Amino acid sequence: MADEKETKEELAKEYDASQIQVLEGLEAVRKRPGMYIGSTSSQGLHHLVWEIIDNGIDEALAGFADKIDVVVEKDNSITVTDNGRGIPVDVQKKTGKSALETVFTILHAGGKFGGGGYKVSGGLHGVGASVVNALSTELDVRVLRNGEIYYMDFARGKVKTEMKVIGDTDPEARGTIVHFVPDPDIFQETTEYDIKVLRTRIRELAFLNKGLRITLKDMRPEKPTEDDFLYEGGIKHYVEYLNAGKEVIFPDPIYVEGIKKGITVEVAMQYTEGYQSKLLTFTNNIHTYEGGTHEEGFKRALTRVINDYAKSSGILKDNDEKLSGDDVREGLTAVVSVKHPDPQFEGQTKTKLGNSDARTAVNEIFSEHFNKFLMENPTVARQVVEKGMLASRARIAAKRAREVTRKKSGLELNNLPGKLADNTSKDPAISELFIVEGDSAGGSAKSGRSRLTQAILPIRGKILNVEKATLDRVLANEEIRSLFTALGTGFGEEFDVTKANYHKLIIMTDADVDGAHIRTLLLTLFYRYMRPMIDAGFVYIAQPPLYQVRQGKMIQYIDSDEELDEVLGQLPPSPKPVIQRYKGLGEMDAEQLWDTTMNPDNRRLLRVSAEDADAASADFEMLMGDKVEPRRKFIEENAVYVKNLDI
Ligand code: TTJ
Repeated sequence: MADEKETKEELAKEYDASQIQVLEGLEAVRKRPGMYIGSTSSQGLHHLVWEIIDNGIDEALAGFADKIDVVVEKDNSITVTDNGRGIPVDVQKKTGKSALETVFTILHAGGKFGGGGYKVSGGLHGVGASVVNALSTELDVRVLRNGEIYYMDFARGKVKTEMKVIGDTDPEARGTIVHFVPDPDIFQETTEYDIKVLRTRIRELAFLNKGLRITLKDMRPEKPTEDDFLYEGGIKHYVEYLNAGKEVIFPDPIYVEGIKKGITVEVAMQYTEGYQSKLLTFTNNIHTYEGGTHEEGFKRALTRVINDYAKSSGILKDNDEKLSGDDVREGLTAVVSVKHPDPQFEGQTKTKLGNSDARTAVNEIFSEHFNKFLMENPTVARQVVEKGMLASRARIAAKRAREVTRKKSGLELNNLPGKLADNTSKDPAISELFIVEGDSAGGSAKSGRSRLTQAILPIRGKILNVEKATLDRVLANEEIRSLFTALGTGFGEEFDVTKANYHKLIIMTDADVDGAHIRTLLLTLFYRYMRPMIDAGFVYIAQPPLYQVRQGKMIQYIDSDEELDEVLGQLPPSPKPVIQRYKGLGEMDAEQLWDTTMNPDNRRLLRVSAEDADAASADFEMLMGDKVEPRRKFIEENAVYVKNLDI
């Protein structure tokens, strides 16, 4: 039944044509790498690893693999191994190529070989192994299948060694080993892998895929490190991990799993004694930062089920106000993970799920299980409802307080706090607000500043720890009120970053432990109540120096003891240099403060970024939360943490 077309000549022509396509395809990837991996920064570099790991995870989700090993080699190349079926090596008649070659050379050829199962990756992920190949100076792959070891390698996407058998192996042995060297011509910023970034995401992948074991080895340090992640409980353990160090109202997180219309739904949740809520949602292992339908389904179900239970059990009386979504989420830590065969990603960063069937699936599956859980656990159920009612009362009280204070001396523009030394420009784009620790530093800052662009708000002592305070207490706090008033953004639901009077909010605290503590408290406040300011890139940390070295007319400012040694070592022996150590900002006069910390021409500001804020938030909770022991341990282990906060 030979197809007429399938003469040798025709085949050869087709082969040539497909060859040309391949080269053009991968050339396009090298020309515009950003289109395929987001960027060529460190983030893009790490993206290569996610692309390759995704393939192993797909094989695991299909039920054929349960282990993935990731190794960062000494030269910053990466090896990923799985124990799946191995990429098929048979040659397809039509192309004359093996599936293996196709996977690494044809753009968008994902793991859909042999049908069945689906690729879970979506969004930027899952663009495929061929993209990684195109962006690597070298990529070699070994497949263990049929008792043989198949080998093939490539250079910048082009076949270097055709597929061949290089040895045999135990017929039971199966798997795929991919090794690649990122191309420094593409990743010009850096080709160095950050083990922390790899570890965090790999841990997350292990949480999201229960029973899958993922190991991570870093061969670069003198003493290589190894992590081994395996969570039989999946996202239930994720919630435990997120709540580590916090007091919880029931010990075992609730875990729900189900499938509806081909959509797999998992939800894990647990209430803490705190007031903040943390809800992480994922679709096909991708963190959907912007939420979407699965998140909506969960929130609706949670609010409805708790209200229904509260009413039918008589805890909520007929004339009590219904609990709002915010009320029932106070203190909640939850992870929602769905696996969807055809996810539609929307939103600014394509991290918002759009499929409405996911809303229904999550809503129905979660409602049913959660309702049953409340029925079977009346003590916990009562605690959950009462927690929500407390939140509801605090919310209503806060609203009243806000209405009253707004009338009196509310958070209004024309009612600036007395301590604020405002700048003269009304243009937010050039206006900076320095939040300064202590009245004496505040005084120096006021006289030293550039009046046109720089406003000074001194704060005294430790500000309120918002991690441990209810909304009404936060709102009643003098320091916090003056900050919001000066900022002009409004508060809570009314917060509007476009109304900010300053596009730089600069924290200026001492370079000592107390200063670090105050900085952490302020960052916690911003993270919880001014998050859009962080997202907009408006929050900064000033860096006052530790020493001043003077020799004759030469003045130099120094940040660390090491730098001091270095500078002193390089100075000529006479005249004798004069070293001043600043114990605090208050010791600097106005001119020094301007020169070292405030002058835009030579100051160094650290910008607080959203991703870092997210990571730092976990640390804040550790530092600010209820439990003392983990905090002590954390501080011991991270004595220099705040100085090194990656911002
Ligand atoms: C597809 O269906 C037939 C049997 O083989 C299936 C497959 O593609 N398996 C597979 C691919 N397992 N592992 C991979 C793989 C693993 C890594 C680490 C990297 C890549 C590109 C693929």
